[in-house]
Amino acid sequence: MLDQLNQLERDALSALEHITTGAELTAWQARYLGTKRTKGALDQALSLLGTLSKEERPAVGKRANEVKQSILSALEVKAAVIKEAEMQAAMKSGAIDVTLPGAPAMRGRLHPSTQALRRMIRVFEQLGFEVYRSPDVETDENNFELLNMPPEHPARDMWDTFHTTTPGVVLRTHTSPGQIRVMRERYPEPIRVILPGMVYRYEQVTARSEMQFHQIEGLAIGRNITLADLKGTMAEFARRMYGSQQKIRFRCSYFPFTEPSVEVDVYWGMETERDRMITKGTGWLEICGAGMVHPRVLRNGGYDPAEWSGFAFGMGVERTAMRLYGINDIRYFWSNDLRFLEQF
Ligand code: FA5
Repeated sequence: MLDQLNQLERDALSALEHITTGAELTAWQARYLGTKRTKGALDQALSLLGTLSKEERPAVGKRANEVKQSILSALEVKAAVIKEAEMQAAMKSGAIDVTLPGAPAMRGRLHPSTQALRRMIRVFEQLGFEVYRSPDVETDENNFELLNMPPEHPARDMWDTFHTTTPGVVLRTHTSPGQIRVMRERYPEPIRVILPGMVYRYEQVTARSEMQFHQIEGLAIGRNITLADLKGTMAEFARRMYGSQQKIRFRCSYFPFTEPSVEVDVYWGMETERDRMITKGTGWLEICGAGMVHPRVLRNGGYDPAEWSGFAFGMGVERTAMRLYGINDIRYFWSNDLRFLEQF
């Protein structure tokens, strides 16, 4: 029996030496070590162990294990050699086609707010407005005081403010403080700028109101600017943005920094309960506050109201986008729901 095992080892190892392919190796493995379903030569030899005497069995069993280990380790070495050789051959024969196009990478896209913002900016640029940047973190002075709202002025309550730990410094509640910055920088030039950016309000979040959103401020200062210019600009903006079918309206309003003041609404409709909520039961969605720049604000910017006049507006970007894309809840913008974002 020991001789038989030794012979089996010799045969297996010498047969292994001549093997050069994976298929040959599989056949060799089946022959000597067996498969899941069939027995190999070693198993057959081991099955004879039971026929041996008690004295012979330990030595033969030990030798049988040694033979198995020696065959297995030789197999491992050979398998590695064949794998490497086959890979080299595949590379040589061009099995990897380096000219095939790669797997496409997932592409990001612009957030719907950014898309709307850029579209709106383009329209205003066509109307002759230039983009002016002003900071998100503002002084109380620019955000309120120089816009005709001294400390304790009741109109400050129109904007629930995020204060910073630095006294007198706030997150801007609207883009209007940028008006002061442009005027002070550009005086005595006429002005026609827009100031796009994020604004922040400590406000109840609802289907129509968020606590952070974009606005586009507009400011036009000249010698003869009238309310008709403001109205024409708003109407032309709406026509270019939504098409001539879109109904808009101007409503009298109040802002401390404009006189007279108006608000601009776009027609939304009122068929569902949600329409009623979004439009506060009117069927119209407010997108913009505006008016003629208050003489005191002109003066704070360095422009003499006896010689200069101007209009200003502050347009909500997400509100404008809601109408444009038919989004009936402003909370979608920042909820990071891919089902929403991927539609844009
Ligand atoms: C203002 O912020 C003024 N600064 C606008 C202005 C500028 C008036 C220049 C006169 C001259 P108001 O708070 O109404 O006004 O906001 C302007 C627009 O921002 C609104 O018409 C609306 O479109 C949008 N808006 C206001 N509050 C929210 C909110 N919580 N969530 C989303 N959009 C809002």
